[in-house]
Amino acid sequence: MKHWKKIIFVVAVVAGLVAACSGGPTATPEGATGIPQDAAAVAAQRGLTPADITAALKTYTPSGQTDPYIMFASGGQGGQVLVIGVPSMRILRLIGVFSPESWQGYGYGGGGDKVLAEGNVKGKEIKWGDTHHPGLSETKGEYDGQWLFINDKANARVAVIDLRDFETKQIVKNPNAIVDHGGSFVTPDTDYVIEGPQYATPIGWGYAPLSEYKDKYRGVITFWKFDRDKGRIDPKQSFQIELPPYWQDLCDAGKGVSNGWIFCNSFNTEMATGMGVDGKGAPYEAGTTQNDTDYLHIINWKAAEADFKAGKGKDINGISVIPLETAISDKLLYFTPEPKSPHGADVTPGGEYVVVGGKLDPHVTIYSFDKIQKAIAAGPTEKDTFGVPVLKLDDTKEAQVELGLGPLHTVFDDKGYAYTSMFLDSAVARWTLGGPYADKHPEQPWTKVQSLPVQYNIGHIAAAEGDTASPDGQYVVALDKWSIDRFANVGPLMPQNFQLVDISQTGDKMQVLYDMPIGMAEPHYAQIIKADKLKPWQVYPEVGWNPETQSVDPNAVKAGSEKVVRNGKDVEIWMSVIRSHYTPDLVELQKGDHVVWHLTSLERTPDATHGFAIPGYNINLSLEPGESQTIEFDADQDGTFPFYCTEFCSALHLEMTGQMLVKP
Ligand code: RUQ
Ligand code: CUA
Repeated sequence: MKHWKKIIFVVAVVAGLVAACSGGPTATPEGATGIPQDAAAVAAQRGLTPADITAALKTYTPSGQTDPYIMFASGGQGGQVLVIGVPSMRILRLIGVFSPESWQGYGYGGGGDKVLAEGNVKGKEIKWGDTHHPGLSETKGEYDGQWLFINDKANARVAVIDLRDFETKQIVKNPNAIVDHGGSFVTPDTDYVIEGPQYATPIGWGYAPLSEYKDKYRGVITFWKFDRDKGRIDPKQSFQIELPPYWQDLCDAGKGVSNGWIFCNSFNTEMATGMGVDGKGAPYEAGTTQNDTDYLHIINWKAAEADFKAGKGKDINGISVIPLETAISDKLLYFTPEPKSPHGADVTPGGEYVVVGGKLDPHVTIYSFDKIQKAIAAGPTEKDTFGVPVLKLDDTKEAQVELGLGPLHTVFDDKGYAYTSMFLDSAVARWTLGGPYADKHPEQPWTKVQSLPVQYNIGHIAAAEGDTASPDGQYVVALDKWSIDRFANVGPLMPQNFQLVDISQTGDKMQVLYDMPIGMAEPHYAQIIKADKLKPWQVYPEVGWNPETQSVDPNAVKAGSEKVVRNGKDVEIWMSVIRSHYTPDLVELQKGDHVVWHLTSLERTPDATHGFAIPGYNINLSLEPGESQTIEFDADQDGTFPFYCTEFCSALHLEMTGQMLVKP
């Protein structure tokens, strides 16, 4: 259909549906149990209101059409990343990151095992992660669609995902932190991936009793250097800064005018240590919320980088740590008060302001980077307990906007609005930015415009291109923590609810369009990128591709060169894989053999994926077209083991099998 014809058609359908819903005539007769075939009758039968119909038309994505945006959401305590189309809210992919995923052959014998093993903690295999904040790589403050980083709060690790094949390539374990939280966020050109801390512990894993909390416990923020050419974090070029044992929380990198700085909110400046063994202390939730203010951490990372390069850091567990005294004396670190149990620190698109929510404060507080710089230049007159200079709130604050209960995180659009998740209110608050953003919207600057109810208890909020220097507008997604009654009952462990919100109109016209249940774990944050910025491969570039090195593997198998070579107890196998055959299809082993098995998919057809499962040996691979993988194991069980393909790849998929015979 031509474009204009399409528009007329849509308008006609909507007009018809609206008439139907407001009691107009329904056109098509329907059977008692059947689905009516006329749009108006469908709407009538399903009880859809005109608003429902408009919402449906904004999200419905016909078969075969793709989404203009892709959302990368953390998979929470499932340890993965979810890839979701927006506005259809269809799950497109799950990326195994910190947890093995058998269906994608991640952690079951193939290349992913190595990546997962990098995440071992002091030699101990950790089989899960608590992914919080995905961070897309940026060039000049814009998502560039090349890399995705994500942190594991539970074990203080950061992973690197290559967006050419959407696979995890690296996990780095923070050598000096037990847990983390305020990561991963990138600096505007992805020089560094930031991993902020959370619960303070002695730096470098040492033991110290809680009575020595103030002296021995510390926060540590990590600047992981990202090497784009290698596609890896380079721990040798990375550094850390020692911080007071407040609980640093969310961080964001400055950009534009504030490039070179980062900002982290914090809580527990009370340094509460809980009720203790005698139960006489204040419980954590009370102890950490006594103060009226905590500290926004203002960190000059470019100056810190210069200190690191000048060798001013101390080596602790193989990474350079800039001591707190140096951070103070070299003017790397400043504080300014932030009201009542702060959470979230979000930098505006141009870098002019930092927005901080207060979990127990009805306002968001907006800090001006310009004022912060002036206050620093004027020379701060106050210090915290550790000697960190404290800038007065009145000197750094640009505005406070009263939004309601439980403001947490803030994202931005192209119309000079900010959107804050209201945890206690279960709402998305839209409010106006001032300064250079003031003439983009019709309202007064720094005022609330709308509070849109969502269901329920929203944590993070994500906006289209929201963390870039030029957000798109159109959509935000509310990442609701609770769903209660929004979906059919599936037992007491309920899904999370992602609610898609249309923010394309100015004023108080935000509208919830769609509820998307997330029936696995609790995603925390998400980022939404324009789909056309992603350029993933459909098939690996060449046959024999090793996804770890992103090049052809020296052990790649060509058709006709398949073989089995025995050398004493060492057996090496070169196997090719193509619809619908493994060559060779018989492998004979002796119990006790050490086996190195190379497999190469010769496929060039998109989506012609083969699996490779060996029963009883905990092995399952996913071989995407062109992919080469190597597995290594001891044949420690004798018997007959039919190996087979786990992806339904062709009419003769069930015949895609072979035998591994292990003689006793
Ligand atoms: S947190 S609900 Cu891990 Cu990002 Cu704020
Ligand atoms: Cu190959 Cu099924």
